[in-house]
Amino acid sequence: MIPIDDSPIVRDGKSLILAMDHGLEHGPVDFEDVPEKLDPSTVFETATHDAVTAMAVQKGIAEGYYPSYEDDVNLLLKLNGTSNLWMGEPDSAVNCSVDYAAELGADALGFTVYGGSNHEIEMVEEFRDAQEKGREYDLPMVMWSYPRGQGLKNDTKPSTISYATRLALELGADIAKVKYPGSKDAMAHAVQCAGDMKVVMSGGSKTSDYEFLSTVEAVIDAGAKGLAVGRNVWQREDPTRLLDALEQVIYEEKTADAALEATE
Ligand code: FBP
Repeated sequence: MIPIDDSPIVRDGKSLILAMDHGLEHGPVDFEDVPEKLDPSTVFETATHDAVTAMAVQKGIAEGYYPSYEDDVNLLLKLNGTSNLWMGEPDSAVNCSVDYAAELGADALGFTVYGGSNHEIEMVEEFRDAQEKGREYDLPMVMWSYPRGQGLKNDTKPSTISYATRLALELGADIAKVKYPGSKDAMAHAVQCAGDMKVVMSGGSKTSDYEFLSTVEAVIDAGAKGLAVGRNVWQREDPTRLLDALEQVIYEEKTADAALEATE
């Protein structure tokens, strides 16, 4: 890991990335309870909140919507992604080049690597090309480090998540985005395996305000540097209120209880 200026997507050493690539990764099903969020502008509006350090989207959403938000939102361009229609061994198509991401105004890059997949070798080679090209533009690289594939029965067990952060460090990511391994101790070990590289937690499917904030509290206590979250924010009726609370837990290191009380 070479020192890179990650300040465009970091505030006080922490990060809260709002992810909205679900239309590709999961399909319209994720928007069933919040059909208004099918309009990407609504989520870009949410991303103008001070707590949000970047918005992660695919190329088509960046092309169509980012020009209206470039003064208020930092762009994290996700370079690869695959639909839920794909039934093969985990893999992710490279949908955007680093040159084009830079042209679109990206402040950072995102790339999924499925360690353990039968396609790991090709994915890592594609990551290499993107990471090295990103260095030429000084664009920090966030790795969605999601070990999965036919050899992996449980993709959130502690040893797997520790391997995910280590893999990201060794391959040259600046931030690793990993699933929650189930406990603060397990997250602390995953953070330790990452050396000086930042680790952020991936949000997961929507839970209650308290459950989600308590997990974020544990993750911050464990030494992780924030979140890259989608559904737990924009699937809520009032995403701004949750972002107000997340701002307190992530940047001010308040407890979930205190943050909820302060934002009632
Ligand atoms: P969530 O917070 O909604 O889980 O989003 C994080 C994310 O990594 C998205 O960027 C992506 O669309 C999705 O999760 C992929 O999750 P999975 O591959 O586990 O279905």
